[in-house]
Amino acid sequence: MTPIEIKSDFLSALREANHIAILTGAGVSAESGVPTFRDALTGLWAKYDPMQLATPEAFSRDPETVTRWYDQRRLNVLKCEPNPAHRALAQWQRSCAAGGRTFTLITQNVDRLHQAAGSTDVIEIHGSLIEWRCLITQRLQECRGGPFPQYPPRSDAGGLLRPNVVWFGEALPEEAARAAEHAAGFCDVFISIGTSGLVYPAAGYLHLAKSSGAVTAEINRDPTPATDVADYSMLGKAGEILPALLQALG
Ligand code: BV8
Repeated sequence: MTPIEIKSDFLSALREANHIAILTGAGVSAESGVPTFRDALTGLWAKYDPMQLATPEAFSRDPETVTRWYDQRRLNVLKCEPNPAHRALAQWQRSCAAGGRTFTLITQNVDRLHQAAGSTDVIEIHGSLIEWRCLITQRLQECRGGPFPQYPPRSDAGGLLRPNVVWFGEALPEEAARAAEHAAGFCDVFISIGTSGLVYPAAGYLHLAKSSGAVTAEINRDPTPATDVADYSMLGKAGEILPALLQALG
């Protein structure tokens, strides 16, 4: 593991912060074995473009293919465990709470691994793979079992079931979007972790935090459009950098 350099003035900003906001993306779950969004088409799905599958139009046109893709992802996620990045964020939230400071975790991920690691009040701005919604009753059901008996799956009411995720062209859940924007606009430090920074409005939260006077940072394996905007950039694996950051914070 390459030595991780964490700037002392960034550590000071974190120690003085009363409100910390975190945005996570698929890179935080990569070390748990969850393919990142743009890699999520390995193997069977190599011939599809995720941008074409994660849309209401694709679901209307071909509900069988779309629900098979999502259910394959759901079944994989159910086998995955939180990694050191998830655990470090859950630990950080607990220590902030103990010190009377707020720690808001906003995630684009739909795998519920933050919650499995012990994070609470997670703002899921893109929904969850584990919940599926009946198009007739709009009722949500948690799906933690094996493959659906048929594709597209149907609820007991006979309605088509769709994953409770936000597709491209769909609005974010209102309450989640409002909470995420509030956290980004009022935090002292904003850290974007494991996201390509390509999808909006999530990718705009770092800019909102910066324009609201927050110290901003990015932790990512590769450079992104946010890298030159953030005050601090740490390139590397979230599962290595986050535990080191927590250790440096003491
Ligand atoms: C909306 C759920 C409006 C489904 C996803 C400006 C403003 C508002 C909207 C837009 C806008 N411009 C364009 C839009 C439209 C669109 C959009 O952003 N398009 C992009 C492509 C240009 N946005 C929308 O449609 C949004 N809706 O705006 O609605 C509206 C309003 C009213 C009424 C109607 C409509 C909805 C967007 C949500 C789409 N759903 N996910 C699913 O999962 O299938 S988004 C999808 O991409 C992912 O789920 C994820 O949430 C998102 C971003 O992906 P990442 O998480 O960043 O993953 P990625 O693979 O890209 O990158 C991983 C990164 O991790 C890499 O950088 C890699 O280097 C790094 N990494 C890898 N391993 C590690 C690591 N880092 C650290 N450690 C490691 N080990």
